[in-house]
Amino acid sequence: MTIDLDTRLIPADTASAEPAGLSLRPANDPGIRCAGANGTTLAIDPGLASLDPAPPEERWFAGAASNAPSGEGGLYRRVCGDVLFIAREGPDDDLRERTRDVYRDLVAACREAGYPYLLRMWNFFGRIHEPEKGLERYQAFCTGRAEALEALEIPLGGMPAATAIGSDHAGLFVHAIAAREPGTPVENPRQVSAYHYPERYSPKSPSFARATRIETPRGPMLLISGTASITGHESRHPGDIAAQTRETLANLDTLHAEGGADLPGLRWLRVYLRHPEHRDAVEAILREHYGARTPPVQWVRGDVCRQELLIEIEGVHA
Ligand code: 3EB
Repeated sequence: MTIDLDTRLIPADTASAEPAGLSLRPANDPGIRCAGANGTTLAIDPGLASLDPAPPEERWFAGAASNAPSGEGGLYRRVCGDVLFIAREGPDDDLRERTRDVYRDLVAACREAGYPYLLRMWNFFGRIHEPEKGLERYQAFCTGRAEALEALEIPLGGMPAATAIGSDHAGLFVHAIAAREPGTPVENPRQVSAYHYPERYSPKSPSFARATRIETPRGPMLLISGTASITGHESRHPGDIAAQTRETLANLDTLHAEGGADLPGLRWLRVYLRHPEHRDAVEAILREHYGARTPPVQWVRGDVCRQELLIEIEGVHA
């Protein structure tokens, strides 16, 4: 069994007639829209500031569409063959409760549509380091997410790959790719699984896998979670952007190896930087590391969940 899913980073202003199922472009006009020919693409601008004046667009393609996106109750859905693209925008006050509700509604909609397996999820919200009811807001988010997934009886071995980043915009944006059959979660031997982090990071640990492997009709694909300068469960190289970038790349290489020797190279990366002025230094390290194989990159400003972490990178092997 395969899952027909593909993705590309398309340079700005490139005409592409291909119907995408989901598109993400940081264009500083936050919201979820139905775009493309016949409104068939879920177009997401999750409130992240781009570091490029004309950022490339991340597109996800899947099999033939069986419905147009609908946005009832703030929940946008688009069924495309083997996958369901689903996205939700809502308020991000009372983040623990909001997250719990969003996850409950989102998973219920996936199950109802016949796509119960979460392959990949993205979470963006404002003021990630601010306190809320005795927790840091990232911890409130983790707690609400874990409460929902526990209540939905999704086991730790069935966690999706994920990203959770603080944006400069108010509002909770959650989007996901779900399937009719499960992917294979991949963990990183250099890191403790996030769902086993000690309690000091959050009363309920972050619910995500380090990566998800799927088999597509074109070969294997690895969806890599947001990855940072963490080994074991501890942040490494506080304050040192160059060393954090190299540690993050070592984690990405390890996930590539763990995912299987048959995986192709990187299709694209997205880099989240706490400080935009670090871009040139990080770009030079990426070039040095990947050389001629440096993939296209989408650069955005974002707050990584721990204050001392300056960079997070996610990507796709396909
Ligand atoms: C980490 O490895 C860094 O809470 O969904 C990366 C990816 C991180 C996803 C999440 C958090 C999440 O713990 C932070």
